[in-house]
Amino acid sequence: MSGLGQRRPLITTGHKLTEEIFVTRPDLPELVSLSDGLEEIWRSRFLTNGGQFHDRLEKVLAERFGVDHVVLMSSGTMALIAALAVTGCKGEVITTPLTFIATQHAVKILGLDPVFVDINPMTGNLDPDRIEAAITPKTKAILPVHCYGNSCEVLRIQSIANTNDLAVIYDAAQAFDVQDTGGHIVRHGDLSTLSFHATKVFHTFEGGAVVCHDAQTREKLDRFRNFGIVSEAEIDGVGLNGKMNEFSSLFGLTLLPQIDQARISRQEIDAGYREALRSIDGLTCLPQPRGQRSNYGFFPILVGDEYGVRPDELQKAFRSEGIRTRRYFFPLASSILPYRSSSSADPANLPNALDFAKRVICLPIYSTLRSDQQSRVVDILNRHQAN
Ligand code: T4K
Repeated sequence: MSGLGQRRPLITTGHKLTEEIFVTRPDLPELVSLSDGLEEIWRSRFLTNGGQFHDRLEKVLAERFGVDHVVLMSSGTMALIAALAVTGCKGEVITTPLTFIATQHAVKILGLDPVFVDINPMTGNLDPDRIEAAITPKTKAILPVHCYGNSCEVLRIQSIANTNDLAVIYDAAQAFDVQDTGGHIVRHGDLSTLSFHATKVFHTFEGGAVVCHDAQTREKLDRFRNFGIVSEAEIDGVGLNGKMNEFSSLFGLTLLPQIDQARISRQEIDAGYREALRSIDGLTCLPQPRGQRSNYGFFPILVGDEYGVRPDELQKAFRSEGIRTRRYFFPLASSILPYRSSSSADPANLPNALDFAKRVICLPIYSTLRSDQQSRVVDILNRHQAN
């Protein structure tokens, strides 16, 4: 396979375990680059409930995305819960079955009902053509997911929402830094939520954020993430502990400057896989969305019948050679116990998502994946193809 030879230097950790290849690995700044900030935290003894690094990270991210407000949270799941809670909606929320289960859990834990709508098999995202048929008088919001960081059809979704007076909350957990022709995609919808979990392209160990566009919503989010507290003597509603602490905020600020370079490394890996897959029958990857600047956080492939080996067998083959792929997102959320009894979870309603989930495997992609490691992955794909 060409193009993979000398791309990145070998990392000499001298530790055998590093030869195990994971589906992702977190980027880390130099340890020493955290020390001034850590000293500052120690000096101030302000560890959480806001603080200088927390406020700075919110500001830097809002500038980066070109949005009015970024409200940091303790996780992407908490960001989803807070976003849904502050819209105040009660009833049904239209969403996709092809996502990490946190999307549905956030809906359910607030007493809302997730209604599953099938995906477009070319993108893995909610199919706008099928949304209107799922709208009932109880529908209050649409919760699409930019799956694998690929942008949803935002204009069509917004138009459906406007016609039917629905809120749109994007689960953009996987879409940090993804841009369309107008800017960062987190600007779309009423709210967008992000995850800064260690497995994400930008992370704060654990963390997340909600993007919103007006001061009133921001105030509601500020209160929600701090128990509903308005002031020492006033609590005006239900809230949780959803705050990001000062260490995570400092970490995020320190990591941020290296994120663009890391994206370029992942882009090269993405290109290498695309080139290699061209000569393997039965394996396909998702087309690159037109006009999108991707973050290359995932590399899903679909294993077709012509490949001759089932995705679970292929995953086992990878595992036996120390490569830990993941089948994001199998099983579908709609087939999981708390959700499978809903009528929208009927497999007949979700043929595209079922087929996609049955075939998908995500290959390793992260900025420190060496070219020889990527070649090992491709070699296994070639070797296991049935003749
Ligand atoms: N919405 C969507 C669409 C999401 O994708 C997610 C999270 C959320 C909402 C919720 O956001 P958070 O509340 O999590 O912020 C992972 C992550 O835990 C999860 O954050 C992520 N999506 C999901 C797609 O993947 P697992 O169970 O696959 O993670 P795990 O621990 O198996 O890690 C995968 C690989 O990464 C490991 O094989 C090794 C490597 N790894 C992992 C960690 C945690 C490291 O090298 N270092 C690490 O610290 O769920």
